Amino acid sequence: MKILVYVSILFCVFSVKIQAEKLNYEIDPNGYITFCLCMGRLGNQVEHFLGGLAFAKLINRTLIVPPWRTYKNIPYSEWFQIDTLRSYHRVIDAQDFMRELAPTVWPPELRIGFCWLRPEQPKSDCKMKEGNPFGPFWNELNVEFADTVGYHLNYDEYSINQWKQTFPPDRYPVIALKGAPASFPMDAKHRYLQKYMNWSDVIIDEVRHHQQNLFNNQSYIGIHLRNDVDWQKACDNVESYRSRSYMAAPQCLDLSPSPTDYVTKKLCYPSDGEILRLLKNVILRTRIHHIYVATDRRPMIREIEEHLSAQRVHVKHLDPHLPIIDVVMLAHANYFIGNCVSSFTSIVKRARDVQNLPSAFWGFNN
Ligand code: GFB
Repeated sequence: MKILVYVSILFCVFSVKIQAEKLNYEIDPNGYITFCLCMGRLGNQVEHFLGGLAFAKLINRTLIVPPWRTYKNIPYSEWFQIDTLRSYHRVIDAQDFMRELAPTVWPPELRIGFCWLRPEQPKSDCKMKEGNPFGPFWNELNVEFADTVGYHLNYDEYSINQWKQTFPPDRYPVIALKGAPASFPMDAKHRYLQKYMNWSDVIIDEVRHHQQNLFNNQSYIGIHLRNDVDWQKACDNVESYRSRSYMAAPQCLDLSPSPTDYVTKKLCYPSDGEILRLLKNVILRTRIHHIYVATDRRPMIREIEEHLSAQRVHVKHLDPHLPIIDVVMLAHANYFIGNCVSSFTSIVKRARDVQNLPSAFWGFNN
């Protein structure tokens, strides 16, 4: 008798669990959408991701959350929480979708790749997997495309009806786009979506450990020094472009009262003098003496210590194994100074804005 009771309890527990899992993976009759984050590195990818997330909601399809692309695919949930995205829109992790739903929802013959093409271009121009990172991205998700289609539609609210009429979910259960349905630099109206991108527990734990180790949990100023050679080249002739939207620059130029302001060399590749000047100013104002330096190349530790010796600053730099650790260290600083033109800075700036934390930019009238 006792055994029978145990067995039935076990049965109940398991069936509830199976129900819950089934609920998680309920098929969306409105269909799915996904895309490769195939442009640039982390900062570029996050800007594209936020635009794509907004478009998934606009078109009312579940977003199959793409992995980040480094030299390999990194599941979204390694660095961020999937669950917090759900407060904004329906999402499923790409790995979960491929494992649990693709065999029924997206059988091999319905795996169609979507490319933005000019009307005169043949659909054979749509090469979903040609080159890196396109090929490895889809291969690591085990996706082969049976066919491709070209589209010439925008990603705004005015085009949604056309998207729905041209690509109904019964014939196209998954819209798998070659690139993100988003602009770069990102649309300002989507910046607030950063609030749904919460860091994963693993990343937060590591950052807490560093904050304790480096600063004994005291306040610190985080600075981003984007100064590797690729950046130097990218900033070399920037003034001749007279552009307000060069790379991530709208994140600060949008705040500028003068519509004629454009990206200057000082904004893009600030001199050591400008970095030391602004940093000193912030230290005197905030009275914070711990400094965390995130950089892709030159941390300027000696220069900062010498210039600010009277302020007795402690300068720390980690060169972490994952760039996202630097992003989160900066996002959690008590004050942040970043590079307005860099989309690496832009992740930090948005994450801080949604928490009302103060930030400034090198070479900008903050
Ligand atoms: O993130 P991201 O798209 O920002 O690319 P930008 C810069 C990459 O450089 C980061 C490394 O993803 C990191 O891999 N990096 C930059 C850093 N700053 C740091 C840092 O402080 N700490 C660590 N750990 N790593 C664009 C690129 O970069 O710059 C484009 O996306 C192109 O592909 C352009 O190269 C010139 O917007 O700064």
